[in-house]
Amino acid sequence: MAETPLVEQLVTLRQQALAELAQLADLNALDAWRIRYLGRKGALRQVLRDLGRLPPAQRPRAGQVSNEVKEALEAAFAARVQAVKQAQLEAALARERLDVTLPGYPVSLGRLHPSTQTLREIVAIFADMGFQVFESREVETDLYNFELLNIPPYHPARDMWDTFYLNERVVLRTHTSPGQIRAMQAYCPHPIRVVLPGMCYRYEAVTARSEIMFHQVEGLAVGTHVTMADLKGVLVTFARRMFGEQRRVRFRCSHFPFTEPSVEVDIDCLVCSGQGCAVCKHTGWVEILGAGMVHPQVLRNGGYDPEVFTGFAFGLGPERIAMLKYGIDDIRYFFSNDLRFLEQFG
Ligand code: 2NL
Repeated sequence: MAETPLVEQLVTLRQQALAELAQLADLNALDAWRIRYLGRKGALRQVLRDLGRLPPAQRPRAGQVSNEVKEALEAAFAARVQAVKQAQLEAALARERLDVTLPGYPVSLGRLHPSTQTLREIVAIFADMGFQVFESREVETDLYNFELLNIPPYHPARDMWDTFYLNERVVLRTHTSPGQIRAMQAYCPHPIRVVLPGMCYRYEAVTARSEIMFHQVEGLAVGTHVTMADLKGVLVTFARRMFGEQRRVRFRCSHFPFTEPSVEVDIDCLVCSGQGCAVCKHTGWVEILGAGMVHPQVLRNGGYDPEVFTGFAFGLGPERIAMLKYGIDDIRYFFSNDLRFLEQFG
């Protein structure tokens, strides 16, 4: 049976629209195609406008074909949009190709500075023995940094510390001891057992053994029955916890203005175990700290009556301790911020 002209028109429209659609690879062009063929003023609607004028006998066939054409165009359109989007996605993926099997960038982890690690290790050992941590200011007065520690103006002991003066009266602390005076004044008349960690400053030439800044950990115990035997017990315990339970410990007479009597504490050399080497300068011993019984005048300056109270004190340098423990031969490594050094710790 021959088709009516309108049906043939629909079939031609379908062929033409599908052929055009197959050429399109761009979403804007596809949208223009949709408006041109399927839009409210599109080609399909133009043809259907004539449907009402057909003889009634021809209308069902024409209606059926027009529905088929409309559905075919809509389905083809949807498929084409889908295909173009997929092609665009694949092109983007090809452009931004990632090799997920490549190794990642290493994440560099932070760590504590070796001075801080050693300082904390020292503080933890004394904390185990009942010492509280007391922290104090880095900017001090001449009074606290020197005078109350039995180092009066023009005393020759001041030659031991070349000081950063901020003005005639104010200094960067040259040791943590001024903080110990403050601790005594804060706690007097109660007995105290404190460790005071912190940074100290000295205005002197930087060499392999001396820096203008360095840490100190000082300890102080004041009470009514504190003796030199307590000092020895605490410091031998510290030396063995820090450097090994087999360590031999030696107390040598020394002198500090703020202690009487004063001692320096040595351990048998970690490198040669006392045989003699460059590190111990062939003595078999290395110095780890200084200490003594708190001078009566210093006790008085802290508020304690030296007829009733006695005390011991000690001071040590975390950088020096770390140098001995890890065989570091130059103190300047600690504050030169060279990662090749710092990354070896922790
Ligand atoms: C060293 C020696 C020392 C002290 C620090 C001290 C503090 C007060 C009273 C008495 Cl408030 N003494 N501190 C005592 C002896 C030695 O340090 O060579 N440190 C690195």
